[in-house]
Amino acid sequence: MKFIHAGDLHLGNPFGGLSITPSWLKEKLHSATQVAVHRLVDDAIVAAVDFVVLAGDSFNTTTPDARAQLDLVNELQRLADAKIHVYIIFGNHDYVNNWQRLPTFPDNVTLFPAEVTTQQLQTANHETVAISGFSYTQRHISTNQVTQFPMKDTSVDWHIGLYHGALGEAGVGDYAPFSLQALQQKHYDYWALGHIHVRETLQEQPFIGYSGSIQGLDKTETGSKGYYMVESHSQQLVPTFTPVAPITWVTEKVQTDRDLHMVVQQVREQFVLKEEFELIALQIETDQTTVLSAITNQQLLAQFVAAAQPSDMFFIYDVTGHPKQKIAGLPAVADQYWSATVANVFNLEQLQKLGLKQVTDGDVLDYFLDASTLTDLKSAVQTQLQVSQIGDENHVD
Ligand SMILES: [Mn+2]
Repeated sequence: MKFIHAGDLHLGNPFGGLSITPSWLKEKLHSATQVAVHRLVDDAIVAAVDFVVLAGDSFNTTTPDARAQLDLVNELQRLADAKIHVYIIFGNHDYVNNWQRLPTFPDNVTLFPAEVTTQQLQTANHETVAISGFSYTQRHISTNQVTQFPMKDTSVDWHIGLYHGALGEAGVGDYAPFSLQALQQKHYDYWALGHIHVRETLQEQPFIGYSGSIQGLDKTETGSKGYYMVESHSQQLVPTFTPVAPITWVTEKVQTDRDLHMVVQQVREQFVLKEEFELIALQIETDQTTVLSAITNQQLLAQFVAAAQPSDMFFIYDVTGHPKQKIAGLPAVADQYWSATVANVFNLEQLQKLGLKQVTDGDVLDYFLDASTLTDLKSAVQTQLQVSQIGDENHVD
C-alpha cells in the first residue's frame, strides 16, 4: 500500500519577512503554496496512492479567504476524480468552531471531528487500514489527546495515527502536548504528525514524525519542503521525502574584494543557473569598507532589488556584511568582556524589560522569542563594531 502524508499547507498565508517585493514576484509568492499542493496531487495521481492524509493547518486561519478555499477544494476534486480518498484533521490555525463555515468538500474527503474517531478503508491490494485522528475546535488544546486514541486495531493490516501537536507536558503546552512514549504505547504502524514546520523524525520504525510544511513561508523555514510518500515494505511503512515547494529560502555566502559598483554584477552572475526559485539571504565577506557601509545602510540591498529581473530564478531579500579580517589587536581579555557583555545585553530578560511584556500579538512574540532573532541582533552589532574598527584603521589624518 501507498499513501501520502502531508501537513501544514497553511493555504492563504502570505510570505513573511520580505521588506520589499517587486510586482513580478508577488504573484509567484501568492501562488507558491497552491503550486506545491498541485504538485503533490499530480504525484498522488501518477503514483496511484491509496489515500492522502493531511495532518492539520491546511488553511492558515479558521476563516480562510475564497482563494484559499478554492485552492484546496479544486485540488481535492482532482483527487476525487482519481478516486483517491483524503483524510483531514484541522489544527490550531484552521481549527473549526463552526462546521457550517467550511467550504463544501468533495465526497472523497473525510474530516475528523473534535473527538478521536477511527476510519477504516481497504486499499487497491485489499489491505485493510485504520486511521485514527481528531480536529482542533479551538486554538489551544492543553491536554494530551493521545489518551483518547484506541490501541492498535489488530484486525486490520495497518493502523495510522493522525495528530496535530507538539511534544510537551500536559497542561503546559498549548498544542495537544504529548510524549513520544505515549505514542509508542499505542503500537501503531505510523504516526503522521503535523504542526512542526521542520521535517522531523521522532522514531524511525514504526515511523513517528513530522513531514514539515509544504512551502516555507518565512526566512526561518529554510531548505526543501514537501511531503512524505509512504510505502509498505514487508511489515513496515517507510516514508520518503519528496520536495514540491516551488520557492526555497536559502542562505548564500559570497566572498568578494570588488568595488561597490561591481559587487551586484558579480553576485548576480553566480546565481543565474538556479533551477528552482530561491529567496536568498546573502552574506557577503569583504574588507571593502564602502561595501560594508552600503550593506549596513541597505543601499546594496536596494541595488540588488533594482537589478532583479522577472526572468530571475532568485531574489535577494536580505544582505548582511562580514569583514574577512578579525578585529585586530584586541587582547584576549577583551574577548571575555565582550562575551560577558553580549550575554548580559542580548537575553530574554532584557527584551522583557524593553517592553516585550506588553506585546500580545502571538506572531511578534514568536519572532522575538526565537533564538535566531537574538543571534541576528548579536551579529549585526558585531559587524557594526568591526566596520567601525576597520574604518578607524584605514583612517589617515
Ligand atoms: Mn499548527
